[in-house]
Amino acid sequence: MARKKIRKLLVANRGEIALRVMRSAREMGIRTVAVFSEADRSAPFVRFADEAVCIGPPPSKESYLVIDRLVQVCRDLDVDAVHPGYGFLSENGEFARALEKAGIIFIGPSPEAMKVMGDKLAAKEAVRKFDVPLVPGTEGAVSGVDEAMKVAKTIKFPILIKAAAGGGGKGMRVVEREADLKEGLERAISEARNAFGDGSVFIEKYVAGPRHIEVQVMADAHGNTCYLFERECSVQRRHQKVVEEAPSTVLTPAMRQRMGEAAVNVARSVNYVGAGTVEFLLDENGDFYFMEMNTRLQVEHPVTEMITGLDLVKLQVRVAEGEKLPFRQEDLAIKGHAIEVRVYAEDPSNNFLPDIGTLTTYRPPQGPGVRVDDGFEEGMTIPIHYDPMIAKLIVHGATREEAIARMERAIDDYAIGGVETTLPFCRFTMGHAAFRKGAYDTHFVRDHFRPEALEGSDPVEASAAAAIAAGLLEVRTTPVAAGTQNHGTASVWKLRRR
Ligand code: MV4
Repeated sequence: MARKKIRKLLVANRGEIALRVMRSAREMGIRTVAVFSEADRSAPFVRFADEAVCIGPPPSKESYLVIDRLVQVCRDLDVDAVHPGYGFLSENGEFARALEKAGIIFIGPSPEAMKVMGDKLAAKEAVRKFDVPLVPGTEGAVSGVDEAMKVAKTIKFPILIKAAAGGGGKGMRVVEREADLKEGLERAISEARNAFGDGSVFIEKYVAGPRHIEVQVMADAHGNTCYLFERECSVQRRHQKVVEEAPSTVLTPAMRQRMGEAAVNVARSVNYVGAGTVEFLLDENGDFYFMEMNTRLQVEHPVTEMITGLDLVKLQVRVAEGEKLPFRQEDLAIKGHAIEVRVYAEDPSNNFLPDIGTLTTYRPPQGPGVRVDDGFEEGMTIPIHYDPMIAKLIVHGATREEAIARMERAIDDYAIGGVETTLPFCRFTMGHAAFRKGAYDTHFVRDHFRPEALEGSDPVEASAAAAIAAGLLEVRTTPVAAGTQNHGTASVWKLRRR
């Protein structure tokens, strides 16, 4: 493995993750280059960078996803390495290869490892010889109804049909009984063909009410691979994670070790280098099964940083330079408890409808154990072209109880006006008995959340209402037009409070 010091890093991403990556680079004495679309010209990540280049109009396909343009910027500015963040080109083997050809380091695994893990069937095939538990099911793609029926009868209904080219919840179909298998299979194949251009599907036993537990791994190019423990991400909505925590409340030390070692084996099966995440499903019996591996730094990586005290971006940079991991497995330990909530510009009382607009008020919480990774500031408009995530709010505490109390305090202290956000939903989750007990699975939102639960729960409005009742605050009586309430006008109280 060639060793090469990285002096200049281009971040092929935007928003909070671009800023987060550049902060670590700056601390390492590495010069930073931002690339941005016309929609992001005034974003904090652009200002933070040592150099910044506009790479095109707002749509990602014409800017953040244009490989040739990015490689050209690297050449023009004499860039040594590229960090892809998450989303966009982060798991694109073609991008990694184009950089490699230009003599530029891609901060991530090899294009080959990305390719195998990007194909769910190839991934299962790769890990099969590496002592990794898999859900019972077909070994490869299903050839037809006869084979499907034979397998389904062996593993027993309900079964799940998954598209090989799917992932992250896309291209899945549950079949409850024998009579529905033929039609279910035909539909799954045709949907997969339409959605991914590849009709390959496979069958697994359907695990009901699983928990989503993922293990962070870190590997260097010298054969050292460690697990940095797990993150529990079961609070999701339509495969979008909303709350993540580490460690999981349900793993015993023995299970944690078994899952961690299985994750390391997954990484070894593709000679993985860099930071990666191995997703498992955990069933009610405490059995776990490999689902997929994400070959990027994940959105929720900060919870792992909080409980390990490590900086994952710095580690990524070091191993990309060819250095050895600065620790062995036995040096790692979990310290305290961390929780992250994702703050999306979505209205949880209105079916999580995206609520774009301008951040008329934006004051993130502060204080002990609170970290906010965001990419916006007050007065900015949330661009419609990208993911509607405003920020990640992360807290760390000595215990889970302290972390929850800290998260409640931080959410109550977060002032966002001008758009509706998922914060009230996150506050609801923190207060819910099932969450507090740690007794939740991937059906938490479906089983426990009703939008009515949020009514009157906005802490900012509630305290403003209390102030009004106490005669401390004047109420403006101008009527607010119906339908405009989500866009600034509803925030009159919020604005007045601060
Ligand atoms: C499953 C499953 C039940 N049984 N596989 C969804 C995303 C992808 N990573 C795997 N997924 C699932 N695979 C079997 N055999 C249930 C899910 C699943 C899920 C997994 C993790 C987190 C949330 C989920 C929500 C619905 C379904």
